[in-house]
Amino acid sequence: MSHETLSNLLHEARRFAPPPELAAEANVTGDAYDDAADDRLGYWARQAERLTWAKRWDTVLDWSNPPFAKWFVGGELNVAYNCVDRHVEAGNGGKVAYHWEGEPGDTRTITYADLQREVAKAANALLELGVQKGDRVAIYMPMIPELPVTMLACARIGATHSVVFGGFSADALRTRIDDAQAKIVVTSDGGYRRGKPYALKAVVDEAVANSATITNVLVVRRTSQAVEWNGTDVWWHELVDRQSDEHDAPAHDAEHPLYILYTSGTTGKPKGILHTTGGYLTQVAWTHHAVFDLKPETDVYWCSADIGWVTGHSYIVYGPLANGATSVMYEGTPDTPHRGRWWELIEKYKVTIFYTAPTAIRTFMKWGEDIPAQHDLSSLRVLGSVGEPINPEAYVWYREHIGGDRCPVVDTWWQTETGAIMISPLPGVTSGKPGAAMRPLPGIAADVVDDQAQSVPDGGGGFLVLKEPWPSMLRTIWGDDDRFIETYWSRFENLYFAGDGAKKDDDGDLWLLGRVDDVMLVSGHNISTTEVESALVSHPKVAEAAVVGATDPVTGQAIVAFVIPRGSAGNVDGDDFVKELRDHVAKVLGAITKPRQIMVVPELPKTRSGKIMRRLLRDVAENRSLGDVTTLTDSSVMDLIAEKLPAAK
Ligand code: 6R9
Repeated sequence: MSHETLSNLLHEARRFAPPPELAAEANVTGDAYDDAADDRLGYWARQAERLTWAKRWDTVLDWSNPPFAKWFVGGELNVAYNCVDRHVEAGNGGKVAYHWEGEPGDTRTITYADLQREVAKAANALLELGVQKGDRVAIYMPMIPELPVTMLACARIGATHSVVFGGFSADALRTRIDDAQAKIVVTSDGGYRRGKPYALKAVVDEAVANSATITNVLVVRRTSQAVEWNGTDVWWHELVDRQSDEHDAPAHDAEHPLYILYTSGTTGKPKGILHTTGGYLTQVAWTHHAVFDLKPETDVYWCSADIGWVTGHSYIVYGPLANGATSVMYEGTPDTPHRGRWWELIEKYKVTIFYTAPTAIRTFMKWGEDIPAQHDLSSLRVLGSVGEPINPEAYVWYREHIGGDRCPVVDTWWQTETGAIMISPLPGVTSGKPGAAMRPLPGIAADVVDDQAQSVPDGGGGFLVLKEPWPSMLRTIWGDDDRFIETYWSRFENLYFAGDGAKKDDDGDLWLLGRVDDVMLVSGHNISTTEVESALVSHPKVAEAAVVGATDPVTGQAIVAFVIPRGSAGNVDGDDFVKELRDHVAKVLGAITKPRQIMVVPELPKTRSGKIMRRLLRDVAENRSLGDVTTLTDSSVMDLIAEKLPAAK
């Protein structure tokens, strides 16, 4: 963004008050904001007390060497003990930790007592392979129970895990293994996706050939497909199954490295985001309790993310388990064997809290509301969204067609770097506005500033920043402190720069407006991709939209939109439809935002976590050859879009 701050164009008047029964019983009430404002560190110390510490901390926060934070200094704890053993010791060993469902329909029910035994065995197996405290373990697995078991086994012995999403290439895996200097890789022969087995072991073979650091590859048998076998390969069922199911969890320092998770970013090599032990677990556990109002005795919680994404780390594994929750974990895709699979799972397990991404919601909108309508979703009571700004129409659709018009929707803003939710409504407190992430959580200092780092007034837009350290913040980029400072702490002095545009509405509530790199500069006005996309999605015939700024001789940049019609939209091929949409945007947001060009496409390019890759669409809009497509879910999407191009001009 340059010279001018971001325009604030969208006006949304709808409000949804919290259901009175939920508000009356809510885990966290409005007082939390005042408590945290009075004494922020005291507030976090109280949340840390929700965990079991082997040794209490001496100092809540050491910020004497910014931006390198230390939380709960001097404290010691074991993450796996907190996520598993303490629930068993409290008499909840028989409680289900995961209702796991494989894509082919096979199921496993894993209690906390089962999890304790499995994690102990896996920890003993890692030790037998020579993994020591501080070593890095790469994990490249499908969504099967051995994945959280391996993460917890690492946490238990103090090895730092680096989960690499199972869809990434051998090259991507190799780069991450090399950067972290991982000692072993835990993988499986393969997994199931869209009704077919896919291979993982073969990718690992390619990635570790000639590796200077990998000593063993530990392999879970999931699909029984044929695999090549090397001298350093070890079957999980041969090594882990014969281990003792007891292991004493040692205490680790609060700042001991728990995991590295790589984020790709738009340029340069992936950044290894480092999270540590005490502060991370404190904030993921508390936010899971507060934002989802989790009642561990009665709720059944389901986060549909992949564990290879930070959302899965914090809200399938560490947060829910630290809270003793019962979760659903699903291996496959939403449309296998049919487009109602997710709703079938909600009905089957009587899911009460559901957490998913806008990209999934818009896909369901495209498929039509008659699909969820065939299932009993009445068990649901709270709905969450994460990953991108949720368009107001998608929010309202989600609330109505999934939430039966009774469930609050919590739009949760955070990042791999923040480790846990930072900005979100509280379901028993906040009157939600469709499309708004609303307020920083108690204990979090977020703001929107202009170019000069000045807080913008209500009604203004600019850059989202974090003004104070938070417990689950990244500690550095693995092996690259300079890049950590340069990326996050150099844009503004003493402020964490999130890289997102945001606005404050007239009530001071926060709206996220997309990545700053994507903001469009049209005739001197900074215009948010999110607002134009939301305007397009508010048209009844549009399911999904992506907009980019393309170089334009007259206006500097011009808005180019890519639109996926809803299933029910009828004939959308003609120029009339495009004109109708252009006029619609101009009517909702003003003439300056009228797209120069709109292309009707069948799909949009997305990352594995469902974020639209606008960079590639910009390449298309400016007639360039495509940049790096390696993190794309499905690279054939770009061919589908290219086919549409001549017609769209
Ligand atoms: C958790 C996660 C982080 C980026 C972030 C922002 C976008 C995530 C959002 C959201 C608007 C939300 N983002 N949640 N934008 N509203 N509720 O997604 O982590 O994969 O690191 O991505 O995602 O742009 O900066 P990560």
